Amino acid sequence: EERSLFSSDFLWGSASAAYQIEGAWNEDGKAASIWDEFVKQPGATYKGTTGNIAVDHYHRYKEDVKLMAEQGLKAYRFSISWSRIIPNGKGEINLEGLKFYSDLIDELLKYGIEPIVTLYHWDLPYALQASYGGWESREIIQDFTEYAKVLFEMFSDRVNYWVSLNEQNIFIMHGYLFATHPPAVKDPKRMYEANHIANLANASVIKAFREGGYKGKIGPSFAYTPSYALDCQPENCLAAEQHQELLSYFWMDCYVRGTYPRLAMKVLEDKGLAPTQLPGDSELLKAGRPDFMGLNYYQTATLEANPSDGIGFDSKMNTTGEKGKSESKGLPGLFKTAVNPTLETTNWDWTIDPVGLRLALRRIASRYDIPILITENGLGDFDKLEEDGTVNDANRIDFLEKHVSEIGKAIEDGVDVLGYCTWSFTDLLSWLNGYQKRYGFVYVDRDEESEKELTRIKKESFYWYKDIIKSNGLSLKR
Ligand code: GCO
Repeated sequence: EERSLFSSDFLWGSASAAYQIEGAWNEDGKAASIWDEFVKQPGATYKGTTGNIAVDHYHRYKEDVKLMAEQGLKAYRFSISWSRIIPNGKGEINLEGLKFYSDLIDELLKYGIEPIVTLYHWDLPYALQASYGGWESREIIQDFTEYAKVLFEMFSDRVNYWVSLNEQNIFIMHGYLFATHPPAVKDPKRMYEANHIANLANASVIKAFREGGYKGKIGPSFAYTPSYALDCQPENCLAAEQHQELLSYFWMDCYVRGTYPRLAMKVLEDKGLAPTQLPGDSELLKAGRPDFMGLNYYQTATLEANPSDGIGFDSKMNTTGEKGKSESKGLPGLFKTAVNPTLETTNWDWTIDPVGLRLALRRIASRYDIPILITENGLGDFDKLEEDGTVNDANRIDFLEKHVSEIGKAIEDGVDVLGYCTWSFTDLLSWLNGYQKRYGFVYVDRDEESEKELTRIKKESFYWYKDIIKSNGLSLKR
């Protein structure tokens, strides 16, 4: 009899984030987050789309959880909106906000679905931005820790998996360097300062989790884009390594080892960008070692040498969904991104690279020797609802099938993988691409032009994943 590569308690899951699905942005005592304010600015998001209603999960969570149960999901990753729990970011607790998430957790447990709770998925209470500049102030370390402790106290009887910060590298770079996320700053010095404070806040929350003696596991989710050299020219190989140091190990080393990688820090020091480190910082970072690395994997990057002068990163964001307007990222003197001639790309120009997932898992396991929870992976696409009411997302099935198969190989390689959450369960709001970029197993009948019924429709991929879960991966074709 064929044996599965996946353990019997492997967490076959799917994921979402509060702002991208909930809606009800000002209901039941919730105050505004930085995203609620940001989307009001003309031109900030695709066609001015907002998450005010999103896919109305706040009112339809029972229907959504029922669909998860029908699919057989073992785990569901969602995020808690800080400004529902503590509307002003610090101070008074909003019981109605707590009740919503408590009910959601109970609903999941009713069907045997393991909740994986993200503490922070980018929707900072606006009050903290307005009063002290959010992630740029060390005050946030304590406020984030107090908020997390409320959640640990309330939910750790029922929650075994916690994600501390989601994609710190993304919200910090987009918020303080590319100016595409709030607070829309373009300043590398401020970026590295804010990032250091976010590292401390992350460590502080993990430390509080340990000190509180809560059961369960906690770790950050990192958006890891492994690097390749464009070719075997030594200069390009060096560029790929420098990219890896500055854009990946720079974060992951801090999480796991509690130190910044020496070579990346030297680059920042030379450019006058190194963050201010105070006495005690290093001890705090070391006290925040996670139980697992959360991995959000979408694509790989290909690099070549970038001999030109200059100090800053450069990025052109693709927010239009049109092909050929992709992101170009570089650090003059070190590296710039190149097109990988061996890989196809999505409609948003992200490389499609299943082997890259195995590589990502191996690199993390090899450098850090830590279990890995894949907290996101998926394909953003223009899905089409057919006249007969079906959605044939064959591209997504192909994408996910190949990625799951590479996870199996990584497990055979010896990597400790706790679980796999696809992004996403239902279609949801893409921060910068509106509702046209769909990721879900469940289609939500909604677009920018009209407020439709927000009807849920199971895509073909819904049934594909159902089989994968049921067979514990044995129904994989490759
Ligand atoms: C998008 C992105 C997001 C992210 C997720 C990161 O299109 O907006 O893909 O959906 O993947 O929020 O954690």
